[in-house]
Amino acid sequence: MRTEIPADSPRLGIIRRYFDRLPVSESTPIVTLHEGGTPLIRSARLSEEVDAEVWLKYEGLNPTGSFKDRGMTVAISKALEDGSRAVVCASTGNTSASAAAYAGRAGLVCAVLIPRGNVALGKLSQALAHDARVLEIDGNFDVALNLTKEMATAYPITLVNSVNPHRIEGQKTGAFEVVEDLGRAPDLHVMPVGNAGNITAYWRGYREAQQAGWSGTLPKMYGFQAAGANPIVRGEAMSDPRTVATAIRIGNPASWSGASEAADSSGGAIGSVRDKEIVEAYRNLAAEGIFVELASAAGVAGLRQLKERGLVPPGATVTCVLTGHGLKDPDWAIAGAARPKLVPAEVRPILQELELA
Ligand code: AN7
Repeated sequence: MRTEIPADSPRLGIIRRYFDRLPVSESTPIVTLHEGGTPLIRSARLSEEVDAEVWLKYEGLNPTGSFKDRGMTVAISKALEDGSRAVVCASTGNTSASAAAYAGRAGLVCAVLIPRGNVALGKLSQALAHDARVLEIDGNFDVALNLTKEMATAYPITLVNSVNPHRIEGQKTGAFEVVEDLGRAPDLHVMPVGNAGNITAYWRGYREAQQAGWSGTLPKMYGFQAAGANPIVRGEAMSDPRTVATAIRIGNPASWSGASEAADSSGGAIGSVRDKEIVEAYRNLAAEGIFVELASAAGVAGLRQLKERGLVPPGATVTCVLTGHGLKDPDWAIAGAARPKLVPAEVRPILQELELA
């Protein structure tokens, strides 16, 4: 029987796998749920539609169902190493689900501030199941984030939002994996943008991959906000952001400058997509067997917009990050579908109903 996972296995978790490229040492207690190693899936449908090679980085297959786990394994490991006993985060849902799970594993108290009424059911159920101290704030995500910053400044509590630099460090490993799977960086990299930590992280990851000689090229970075929550596109913070994609309902992104830097220095851009386009992309992905949450579909909706604007060169290699799993938001999946019809427990009426007989 094998007793050790091979050192290069994607199943090791991102800290062991990329130990030399992360802010950890032999004395860091590694808190992991074996995150990372998510599949890069070719979309035949999107490839044909935009006349390119489109690859989907399915981050919904991380342990808590979103990309946040890559950053959280590093942030929680470092919090433990630094002697912290409690962590806090503001969240539109996924950060809190991930923080609750990893803090639970580390034996740390996890406090979570969520915007009132705007967190998807699956995400809330995770934070509660992992026994986080969940508080609903009478305000949006941006208000909640400011409160957590104040708490972490004044009290011995570690902030694990992406303003914590360890989060960005962990999340950059998504780019490493894309480069490993493709054998080089893609030509275009497309993803949703909320608080803008992840686009900052991917850009850092691609640049480090280039410096390491894993890829001779860098991708153009394209980030997409929802049209009702697009402060970076407008060039000013919004006090009342609105979108059906609650994960990216953010009016004043903490990593704003990181997103601008990624877009500007790569020759890409930050754009926005309408809710209607997000929902359409969500349905198309589901039809292809890939269940994501609404926010994750913003990147795919953005890719369509890039195609319309003539920004996708024929045959280009494109990656889209699908940031979270569709099961995070079961209410939304059900709301858009017909209810199952009640039929007698007999084969004939079932076949008739299915129009197969
Ligand atoms: C599925 O959980 O901000 O631009 O508090 O859950 O790095 O913020 C989530 C963000 C995209 C945007 N897709 O990423 C939170 C939170 C999904 C997300 C984003 C989020 P960033």
